[in-house]
Amino acid sequence: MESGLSTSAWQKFEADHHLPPFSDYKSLAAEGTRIITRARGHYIYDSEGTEILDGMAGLWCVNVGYGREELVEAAASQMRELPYYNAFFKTSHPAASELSAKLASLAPEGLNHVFYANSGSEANDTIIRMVRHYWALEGKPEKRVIIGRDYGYHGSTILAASMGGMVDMHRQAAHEPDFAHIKPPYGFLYQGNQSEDMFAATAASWLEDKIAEIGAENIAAFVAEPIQGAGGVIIPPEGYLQLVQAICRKHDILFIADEVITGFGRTGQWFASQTFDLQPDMMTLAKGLTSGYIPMSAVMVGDRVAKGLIEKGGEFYHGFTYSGHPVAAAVALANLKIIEDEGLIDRVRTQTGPYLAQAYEKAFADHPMVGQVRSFGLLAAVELVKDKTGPVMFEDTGATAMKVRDYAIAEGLMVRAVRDGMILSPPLTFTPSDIDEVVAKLSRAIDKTAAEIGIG
Ligand code: PXG
Repeated sequence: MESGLSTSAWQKFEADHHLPPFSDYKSLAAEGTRIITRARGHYIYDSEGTEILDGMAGLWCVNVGYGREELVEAAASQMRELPYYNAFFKTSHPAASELSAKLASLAPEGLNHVFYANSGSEANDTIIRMVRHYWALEGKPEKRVIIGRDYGYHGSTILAASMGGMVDMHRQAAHEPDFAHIKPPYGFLYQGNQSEDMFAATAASWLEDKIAEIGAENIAAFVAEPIQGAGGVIIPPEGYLQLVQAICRKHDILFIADEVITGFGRTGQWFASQTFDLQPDMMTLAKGLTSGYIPMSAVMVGDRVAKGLIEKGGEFYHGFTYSGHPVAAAVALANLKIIEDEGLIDRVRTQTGPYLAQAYEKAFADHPMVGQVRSFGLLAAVELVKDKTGPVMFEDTGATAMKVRDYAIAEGLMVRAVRDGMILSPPLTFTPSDIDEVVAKLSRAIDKTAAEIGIG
């Protein structure tokens, strides 16, 4: 869109009229907003012409990179043919039908039905509604509690935020009753000197303890991001996810995998549930479903729940005007075709994932300000610490990572800061040379910060 306005004009509109998500409006207005005007491939460009390598794939979503004409074309031709129709009253359309069959073919065994929404939050709200409806149909309406994990992120509607474990969100009136949380399998904080196996068992026992406290007869479901994204790329110890899944089965609690970030190739399989050999009862999808080109989310519903809903019948009083929107569905189909045709998932598993792991380890593991480096597929985190021995964390949590982030952007690299972790989640089209560029820019940003605060 060429409006011809200047950076300062847009910044004034921002300060005067726009309340963007997750922002401190006072400090943002003082600092000024960066205006992103266009994007191509792996780079975004701001209104001053600055070129920035996008190490976050937008917000963990632009899996196929920017500038994909196939997606533009899919949207335009669907808009010409059928820009909108709903699926509320015994109608549907080819795009939603074909996408449903396609998703069922890609998803783990036993997840054969799809319910559509427009964001990850709405998809998780849908799951909460659907599991409670399911248990009511099964004659167990008291099974209502959903167990999530601290630092879990499942979205920002009141129910999705309640399901998540972000205390700042809970404090702002987003913690409904009937939600509980356990500690996550966050080795950097909680493993101590336990072996990986032992830590997996310890972290799984936190779920057993919580179930004992609440009573399985009151619990509808346990929800987990296979790798926690917004919580700081928390990668569980090997075996943990199998253990928690088994605990859910033992207590007849539904197991939900929120794959909003891990879905569509990021861990080197279509879904992390396949990477970790899980058979969730339900799966949340969004982001990479359309590579963020247009909003769409989906709930994959497993056979147990689908059979219950279908056989017992009775209306499910839930849905959105744009559930299964034809344009979004057409874009999703074209996006999945790109991922398939270009072999992006194999590339993550066999080439860029291992390359990223090695490059990060080599560049950052020995740095005096780095306490841990971890990655899985194309997800990575570098934990910054005040002192490696210990490690000793910074007292003012987040301040150092924010400095690194600002230096990184000045170097031409977009990364995310979570507490004092530097997070990477790039497009799946990234090449080894893009990863080299990330490492070079992030190294300079970490070095400059360390020099500024006198570490090393
Ligand atoms: N589940 C997961 C695992 C997510 O990462 C959502 C659900 C909610 O999706 P919507 O589309 O409602 O935003 C997400 C979203 C961050 C950040 O700061 C992460 C997300 C959203 C906004 C910011 O890293 N993830």
